[in-house]
Amino acid sequence: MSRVVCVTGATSGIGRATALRFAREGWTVIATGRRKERLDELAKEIGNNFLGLPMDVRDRDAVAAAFASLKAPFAPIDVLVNNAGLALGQEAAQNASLDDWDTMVDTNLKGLYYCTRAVLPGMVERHSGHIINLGSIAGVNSYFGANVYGATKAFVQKFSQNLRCDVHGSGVRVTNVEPGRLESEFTLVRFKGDQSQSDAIYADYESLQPEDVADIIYYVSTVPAHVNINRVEVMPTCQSDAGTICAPRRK
Ligand code: NDP
Ligand code: 8X3
Repeated sequence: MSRVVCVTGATSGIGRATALRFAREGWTVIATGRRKERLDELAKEIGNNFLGLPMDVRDRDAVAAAFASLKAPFAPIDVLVNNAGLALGQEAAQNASLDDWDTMVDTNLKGLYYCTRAVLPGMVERHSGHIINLGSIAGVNSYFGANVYGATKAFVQKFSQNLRCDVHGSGVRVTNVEPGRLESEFTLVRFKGDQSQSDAIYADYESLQPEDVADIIYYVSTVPAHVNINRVEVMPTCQSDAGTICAPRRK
């Protein structure tokens, strides 16, 4: 029987690439996100063994109801990829918007634990399953304007480590994947639709692509069951820490 992966935030970027990667390998895919039309497009692209499950991860009851509604062949979930997330703004803390901070906490932190809590009891009971979280180098390194975004990703890293302790002995695996600069809609969202500001971030430098991280997510989920990859930190070659993007430039 085909194994089941659920990818949150699969309407764009890393999540979309991850859904496509697992589908290509013959997995049954559940894809979530708020933009239903993007899930419908993915359904056309993937075809069979696909379920689009629209949800806003900030809505605790909606998340619980969506996961509770799943039936075979879309349940039980073998791998949950907690990818939905965002940065909003890059102001110094003294100027930042409290609404932006609340949205990041509600999405990156609470949304991630709502989804985790919905699938974890079943995984522990079955002695099998894998939670793969999307952290960031921003959860480890510091840079100007990362304030709450970086702190939410530090939460994701600590939560991942603590989950390992809680599920100790159950056979359930937990991994935190921590990418550096990656080209997606991430900066367009961060800069609230300002395309030129977003383009400037990616100009001249060869960033990671969503498919690079999708490959890593697929790899960590397919190592033998006795192997748990705890953390993966990955940056583009031209980046050496969060604040340092350097040569080589694109030709
Ligand atoms: P994108 O903006 O391309 O994708 C973000 C995804 O998250 C979208 O599918 C979006 O779907 C979903 N999402 C956002 N808010 C919600 C919500 N409230 N409810 C449900 N889904 C939501 O960004 P990336 O692919 O780059 O980012 C994916 C993850 O990787 C994030 O957690 C990000 O923090 C992390 N990351 C990104 C890096 C980068 O440089 N790009 C580097 C390191 C980590 P929709 O809008 O349809 O709801
Ligand atoms: C996204 C990477 O460096 O823009 O998490 O914060 S960074």
